[in-house]
This record gives sequence, structure tokens and C-alpha cells, in this order.
Amino acid sequence: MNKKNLNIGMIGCGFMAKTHSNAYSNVAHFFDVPYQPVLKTVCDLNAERAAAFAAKWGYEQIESDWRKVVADPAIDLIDICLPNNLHAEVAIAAAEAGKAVVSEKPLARTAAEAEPMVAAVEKAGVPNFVSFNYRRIPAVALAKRIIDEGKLGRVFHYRANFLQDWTINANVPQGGKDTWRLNVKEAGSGVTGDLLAHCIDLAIWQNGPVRDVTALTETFIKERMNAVTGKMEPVGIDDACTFLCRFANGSLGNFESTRYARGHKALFTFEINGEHASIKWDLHDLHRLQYFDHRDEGAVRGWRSIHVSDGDQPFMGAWWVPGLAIGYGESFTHQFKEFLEGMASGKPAGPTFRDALETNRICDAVLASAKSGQWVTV
Ligand code: SOE
Repeated sequence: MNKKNLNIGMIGCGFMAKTHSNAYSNVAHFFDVPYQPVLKTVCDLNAERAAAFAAKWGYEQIESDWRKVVADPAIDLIDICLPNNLHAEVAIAAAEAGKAVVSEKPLARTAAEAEPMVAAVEKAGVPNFVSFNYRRIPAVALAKRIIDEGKLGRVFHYRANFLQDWTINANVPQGGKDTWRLNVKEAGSGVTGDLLAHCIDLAIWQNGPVRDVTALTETFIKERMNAVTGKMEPVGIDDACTFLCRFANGSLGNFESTRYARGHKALFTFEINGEHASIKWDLHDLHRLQYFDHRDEGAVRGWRSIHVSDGDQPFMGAWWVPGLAIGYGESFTHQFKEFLEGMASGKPAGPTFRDALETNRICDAVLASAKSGQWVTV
């Protein structure tokens, strides 16, 4: 296939920039994508950091002012891997400059902040995408296929958890390069926007819209040092959040996230119970999908542990040979495969900015409910 180059301007060079750069580098090796991503410019306020990142990942040039990257006519796509408070300004400027825009999740700190982003990309008519990468784990994509085929029947329950333990120590600071996720000004919220946003994105993609929510949040450590100023400051994020919801299809949702579940590093799980069948998935065992079908012959009925590694399972035909697993990093490869295909076909891959706005709206409703103690309609 004759491919047009797609020049990437990467804004930020932390953990997420690594996952995206890796995926841009390998997507055309494994998939016949319609564009060849080119790692053109990486930008960080700290030029030394940008230079080290560029050397490692093969970016052609570095920049310390994101506005210059956005203004560069050679750049086709702006990829935003910055703390949440910086997504909106960069995304809106990039859309106004006519660039395709990819943003890390959540789209913004709040729905109010996300709305002008959606308006900007839609007004400019530029391709746009939010990196909710877990949709493209093969086992998760297989779950979606099973749901869309109607195998579960009427859905009664949707259950999801995202449990971590990395902030239990009160000496972990807030703010700055590595710990901005703990600073409410930069992150907008704690586990709700960072982790439950993933659960919500999958839930509405698999099970449809959420109608209303009731939530409980807690901040266990009330003060932390700010890594930038060195001063102790009140903590404004939610350390833990549990919420119940009703989906428009009549099913009940049950969600929990915390960074205080000792022993759990990234235990993202979901389980869906339908009239005929149930499915469950666990990020710590990400290449397996658990499936129970009540219509199976009674004597052999039971939970099947499907090792998702065969060529007729989502994405797997492009990788090694049946039985050999892939992992977390490849979910980003898959999302860019579908994003690039959507750019070429005019049928955009989701979640677009507009799709991700809905996740922001649900996060807002969850936080509002935790504050008021009332059910909140989304
Ligand atoms: C937080 O620790 C984090 O890195 C999230 O920000 C990511 O979105 C999640 O995929 C893994 O955990």
C-alpha cells in the first residue's frame, strides 16, 4: 500500500508519551495502516528532557514551546500527553491550526472544560480521538463482540473495579512531573478522573448510557507536600470512590476505585451478567476472557477461560502465532491502527472527543453525588 506520511508532534514526554510513541513506531509494522506515522517533534518545557526522549524514541527534532509545534506546517497530528489541566488549551489551538488531535484520557478535568474542545474539533472538522486504550485489549474487544452479538441476552449487572496501592504512603508528594495526578489543580479529580474514567468508558461502550448515579468518595491523606513548592498543602483529590448507577437499558452498575488497596497495582476488572451468559475480565490476566453460557450442555457447563491469542480473535491475526500473548503496550498500537483507518475512511474510530465528553459528564455526576449525598442524573 502506498502510504502518506503522518508527522506527529508529541506534546509531553512522560509515561503516556512513551506508550504512544511506541505504538506510532510499530503500528505500520504489524498492520496495513493507510498512513505511516513519523515521529517528527517531541515537546517538553524542559529541553534536556525532550532531547533525551527524542534520542531514545527517534524523534527528528525537539521543542520546548508547544505553540511552535502547533504552528509548524510540517506537523499533521498533535498528540497531547500532558497533565489534564493542559489538555484543553493545546487541543483547541491544534484544532484551530487544522491538525488532527489525539488526547490522553480523561479528555479534560470536567465536562465544562471538555465542551469547548469538542466544539473546536468539530468546527475545524479535524480527526480527533481520546486514548482510552483498554478498549483495544484483544480480550476486551472480544467481550464487546460477544455483547454485540447478543450472546448475554438481557443485561442485569455491570460491575467494575480499578484498584491500586501507590499512594498509601503519606510521603508521596502532590504536583509536579511524576505526581501531578495527586494535585487537584492539575488532575481535576483523583481516582474518578484517572481510573474510573477507564471503567466508565468501557461500560458505556459495552452497555450503553448511564442515567443516574450515587457515589461516595474519601480522601484518606488530607495533606501532602507539593513537589514543586516544597510546601505542605491540603489534598483536594478523591483517593477512593465507589458509585452505583442505573443504565438506560435497565441494568445496575457497581463501580469501585481506590489507590489504597494494598497489594493491587492495577487491578482493573469488569463483569457483566446477562440472562443467558456472563463475561468477566481482569487486567492482571489481560489475555484471558472468562465466559459462562447457561445454554451449554448441563454436564459440561462452567466458566470457560478463553486464551485470546488466536487469529480469528480481535487484532491477534496480525501478531505472532496462536497461543503467544501480547500485552498492555499493544492496546495503544491497536487504537492507533483504528484511528488511522478511521481518518482514511471518514468513519472515525471511537472514542472521539464527543464520546469522551460523556465520560467526563458521568465523572462530574459521580463527584457531585459524593458531595451532595444525593442521586444525580447524568
Ligand atoms: C495511574 O497510575 C495510571 O497510570 C493511569 O493514569 C492510567 O490511565 C492507567 O491506565 C494506569 O494507571
